[in-house]
Amino acid sequence: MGPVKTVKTLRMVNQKEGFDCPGCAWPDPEHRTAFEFCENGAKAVADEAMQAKVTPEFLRKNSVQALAEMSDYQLNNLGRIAHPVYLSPESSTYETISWDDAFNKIASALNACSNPDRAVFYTSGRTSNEAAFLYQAFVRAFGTNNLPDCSNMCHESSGKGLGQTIGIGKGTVSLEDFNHADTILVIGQNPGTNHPRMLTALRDAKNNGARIIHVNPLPEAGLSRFKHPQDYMKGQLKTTKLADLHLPVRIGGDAALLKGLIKLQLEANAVDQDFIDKKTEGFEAMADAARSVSWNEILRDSGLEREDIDKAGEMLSDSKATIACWAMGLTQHRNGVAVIQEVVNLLLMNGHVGRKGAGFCPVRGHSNVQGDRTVGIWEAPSEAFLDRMETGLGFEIPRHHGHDVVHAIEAMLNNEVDVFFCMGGNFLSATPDTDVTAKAIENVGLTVQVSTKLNRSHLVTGKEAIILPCLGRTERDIQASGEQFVSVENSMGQVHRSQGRLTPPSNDLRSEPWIVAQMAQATLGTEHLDWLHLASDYDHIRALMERSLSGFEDYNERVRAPNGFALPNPPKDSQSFATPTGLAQFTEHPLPDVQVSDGEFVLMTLRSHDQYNTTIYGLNDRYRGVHGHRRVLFMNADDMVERGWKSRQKVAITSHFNGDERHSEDWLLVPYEIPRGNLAAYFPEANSLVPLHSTAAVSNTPTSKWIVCTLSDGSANSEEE
Ligand SMILES: Nc1nc2c(c(=O)[nH]1)N[C@H]1C(S)=C(S)[C@@H](COP(=O)(O)OP(=O)(O)OC[C@H]3O[C@@H](n4cnc5c(=O)[nH]c(N)nc54)[C@H](O)[C@@H]3O)O[C@H]1N2
Ligand SMILES: Nc1nc2c(c(=O)[nH]1)N[C@H]1C(S)=C(S)[C@@H](COP(=O)(O)OP(=O)(O)OC[C@H]3O[C@@H](n4cnc5c(=O)[nH]c(N)nc54)[C@H](O)[C@@H]3O)O[C@H]1N2
Ligand SMILES: [Mo]
Repeated sequence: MGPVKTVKTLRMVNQKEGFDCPGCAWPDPEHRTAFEFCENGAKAVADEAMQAKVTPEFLRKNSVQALAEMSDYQLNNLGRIAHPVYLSPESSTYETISWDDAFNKIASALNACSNPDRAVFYTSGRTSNEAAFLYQAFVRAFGTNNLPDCSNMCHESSGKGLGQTIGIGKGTVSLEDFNHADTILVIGQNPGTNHPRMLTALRDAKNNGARIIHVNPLPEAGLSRFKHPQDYMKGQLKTTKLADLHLPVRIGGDAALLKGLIKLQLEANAVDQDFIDKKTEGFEAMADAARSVSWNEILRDSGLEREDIDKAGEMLSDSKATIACWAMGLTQHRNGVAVIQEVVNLLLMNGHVGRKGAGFCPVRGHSNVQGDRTVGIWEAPSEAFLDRMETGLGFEIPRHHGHDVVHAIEAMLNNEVDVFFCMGGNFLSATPDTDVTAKAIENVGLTVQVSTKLNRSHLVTGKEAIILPCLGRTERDIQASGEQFVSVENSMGQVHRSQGRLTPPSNDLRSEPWIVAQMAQATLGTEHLDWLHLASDYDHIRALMERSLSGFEDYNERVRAPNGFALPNPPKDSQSFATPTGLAQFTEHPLPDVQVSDGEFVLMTLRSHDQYNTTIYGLNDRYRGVHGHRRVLFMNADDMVERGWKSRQKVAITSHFNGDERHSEDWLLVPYEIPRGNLAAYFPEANSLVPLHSTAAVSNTPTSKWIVCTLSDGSANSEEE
């Protein structure tokens, strides 16, 4: 961006008059400093602020085939997409297309579908509330609930786990609660890389006397050593150890650990009987289920020492206010929903919800993934939600549920999809089973991507493909009525405005709401809504949201408050639980089977410090000591020695699921502090190993952290070839 623009831009991140950081969904403190962003937020902003270099001329000169040979890192570095382009069935290059022609092509493909359910509309979690709301209104007016989104691969297990037990599929803490917590459990999450601003909240909590328990197969750096950027400025250079206790659980061993912690709380009589009697049901059955699990099973499955579990148990039993934070380390497992419900059991038994300094904190990924769901990006909406939406929109909407991500891929494989429209994201690389998904996408008639940067989903397409380039979060958005702002919801249910101030890198970019409105107008005309009028002034969209969503009363007014407003959250606000009985639910779950055969390993796929999901900023993972490579496989040194393998040796990975095998070569071994029998590799490189049908019960989330595999010596293989 250049130094002056960089400083100007970064000073607008997460400020009241500025734009919401596109990095993650962690909330902003009420009293903000001039620099309210982190290293990785700065990377996300700088990445978006690149010049537009992917011009129609560039695309004419570089065939899709030639682009496909580039790495994800190279593709991203090509810069912003400058103009709408079209790939015809006969052509090997994208050609310029006008916005009007693009919308006409999309409208005729949609109107040619023999049934609206033959169109699928994906969303990635950066989309603003206004764009997402208008988009789902169009999709439902068109006649389907086929609204899969990245959440299906992300926190769906949290939504389901919490919804069934506490009556709301969201967290129940605010940032302020961190200042009043006694104990904070950080389980299955790597905040140092993925939510760096959360470390500030943890540091402050610690300064206020909180103790932190970190449950993770890896000793993630942010929690074991932490230097706050602002402490650098104050000259306080010592590193803080944020976590008081690290429990190096085996992959998938959390369910066993949580049973142990529940047993210890029962033994210590650390239960809030009054809360249990008045506000919950199912406690005795849950307690019996925990008692019936033996310590042998707990130690075997968790891979932990009894002494360490006892220490954690004591910290929890003594705690007057406990917060549990988690992310993908819990959700992307076969028992993702159940294990989150064990976290609920653990906190609920001592009344740690709706109390100052206590509650549930699923830490969301994409900056507006939570808001998108709130405003209707939901393939399986509840009847109550649909009733309200129908009244607000004023037309009949379909009631039968649509496809989530995995079902959408299955439908494409079965030739049941004619049009696949993606509002952002990188569907091909983010989804499991890359080779299978590629085949599925190639079955589709027309694929459309609304995007900022080139990615692999532009190179593996339907028979025809269109790319519609859009404005980013950081950019000025001017519509007929003047300059617009949008709104987003952070991980803690606070809704606030976001306004880009940068000049867009090309005159041919359009806002997401404008794109939706034009597509809707071209497809449906004005029979349902006056789409173009709505997009001419986003206040019109927000007025429609006021009528169609609960909790959005006076939206236009309240969203303009400097810090926005908090959506209603009954468990947090008043310890009320909107379950069928009005009581919070304790649940019973058998221990999952986490044994694998001799010679088999369990692989988890995770993020490096230099990527944002499928966008690769660089080839280093500084905190884990990796430089210049991404095809690395982290392995326990003893497991390597046992096989006579050395550091940086090449191996091939084969994953096994229901008798099928998937194979991937050329992985560099890196000895690492990881439990024996466990492996780790980066997403998205390892996605070809994740079986499409290996998903979590209830949430259908791909099990990206539980891939059973075997390894073979890669060099031997290449000699055979
Ligand atoms: N810079 C940056 N920020 C991001 C993102 C990014 O790619 N880059 N992505 C955003 C998105 S969409 C999301 S969802 C979040 C993701 O944030 P995280 O969930 O923190 O991301 P992952 O890298 O998937 O890390 C999962 C963590 O869980 C641990 N883990 C894996 N399996 C298990 C297990 O069985 N038990 C336990 N206890 N731990 C386990 C891993 O060791 C790792 O530390 O980050 C968001 N923020
Ligand atoms: N194996 C494995 N797979 C995983 C995961 C894992 O941990 N392991 N994590 C899963 C998770 S948690 C998630 S959330 C998904 C992520 O899935 P997605 O959300 O689909 O993927 P992203 O990589 O975040 O999408 C990046 C693309 O979004 C586009 N983009 C960026 N900004 C904007 C914008 O403002 N507007 C529009 N329209 N487009 C924009 C750019 O073109 C960019 O290439 O991946 C999932 N897949
Ligand atoms: Mo995510």
